[in-house]
Amino acid sequence: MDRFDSMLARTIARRRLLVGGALGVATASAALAQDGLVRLAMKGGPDQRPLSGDFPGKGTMIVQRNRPPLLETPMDVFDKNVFTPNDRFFVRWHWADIPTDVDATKFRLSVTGGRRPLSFSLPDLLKLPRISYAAVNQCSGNSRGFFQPRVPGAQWAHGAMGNALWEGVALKTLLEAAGIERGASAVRFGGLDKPLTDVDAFEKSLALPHAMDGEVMVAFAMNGEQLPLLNGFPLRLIVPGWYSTYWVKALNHIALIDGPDENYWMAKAYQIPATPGANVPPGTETFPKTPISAMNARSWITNVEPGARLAYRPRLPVGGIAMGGDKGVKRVEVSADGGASWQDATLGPDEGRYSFRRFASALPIRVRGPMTLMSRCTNSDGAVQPMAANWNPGGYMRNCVEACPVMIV
Ligand SMILES: Nc1nc2c(c(=O)[nH]1)N[C@H]1C(S)=C(S)[C@@H](COP(=O)(O)O)O[C@H]1N2
Ligand SMILES: [Mo]
Repeated sequence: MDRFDSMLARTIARRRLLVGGALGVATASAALAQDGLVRLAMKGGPDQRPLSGDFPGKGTMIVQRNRPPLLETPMDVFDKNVFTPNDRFFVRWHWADIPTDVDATKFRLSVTGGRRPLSFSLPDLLKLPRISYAAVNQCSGNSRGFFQPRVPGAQWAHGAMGNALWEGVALKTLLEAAGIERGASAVRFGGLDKPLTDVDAFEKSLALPHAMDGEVMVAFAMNGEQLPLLNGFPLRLIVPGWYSTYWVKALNHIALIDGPDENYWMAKAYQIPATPGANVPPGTETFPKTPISAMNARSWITNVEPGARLAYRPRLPVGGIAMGGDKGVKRVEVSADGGASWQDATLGPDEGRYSFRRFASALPIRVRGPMTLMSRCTNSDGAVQPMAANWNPGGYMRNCVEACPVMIV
């Protein structure tokens, strides 16, 4: 048995995923087991948030909300490995009626709008040719809590992201099997979750050429395991290089469509200013808009916490993770003086253009006192993280150089 077949066996054996705990109906937020608090350095924002290990398939996570769950990955997790473990991977759902019980033997993925309507069981999908690559899943509003002036929406710090090795079937394979009619222009995706009221279900779409690029994937595995229930068991869409609003979870219907998608989630939500860096002067409300799409270059120092007091040493080791957005990471520089001077960091192994990449360096420290550490990524397209933060009312696409103030004692 190869490892996929054994995964299939396990997936099917685990026929029903019954969950209680923090997702159970009887569980109010008061009943959530709290495993401490995390401090947040958001100006004008929450000072701290509860940590909990009470969610199915999840270790200790930062709890933003519990119905539906909005769980953030603590920063120290990113310091340990270039891949984010499944049980520490962030969680975000829009509508409250999320799948808490999926029968893997009855589950079907439908593909409609082509020449023939298709319906795939999980064993059907596991027989098809597979693809695999590493890719960062990042919420469009990751780091929104740091926007100044502040904007509404989930007040994420930097942990609404994660990197995993995804495995599944190329979307192209499924669309070709369905037979693409002339006139089809886009592909729409939806999952098992539902709104509680009469509003549009969470559905997203991609232009047909993008959907057919051979990279967009219907994934059944994440880091060599089946997907955690909260990350979309049994299937999710992977759109490498693009923000995770397109990475539809618990994916159970795919439709070829022949016109623009007027669904709320495509036509109204997740719109960014059509300006460089999605940047408009703070307070601007009217501007030309476009749906959010590709990610941009970012980096974070992960071995030092902002606000840390560090014992003096002549060379301070700094390390962290970088991402190129929809391109690879070409270069990471680090600074100990708030960006006045920079030195090149050493890059870790290249896990592919859509993956996180680790970096490490040692910064010379001359005097004790306050100091601002920074890292700056350049992607393979030559795009460099800007020093100044962008602003837009949705709190999207932050990618400025992040400051990590420390005190050397
Ligand atoms: N079915 C479904 N898929 C979804 C969503 C959702 O609400 N429903 N939210 C999207 C958004 S906005 C994000 S940030 C990611 C979060 O993925 P994760 O929970 O696996 O980290 O799921 C995306 N896919
Ligand atoms: Mo998101």
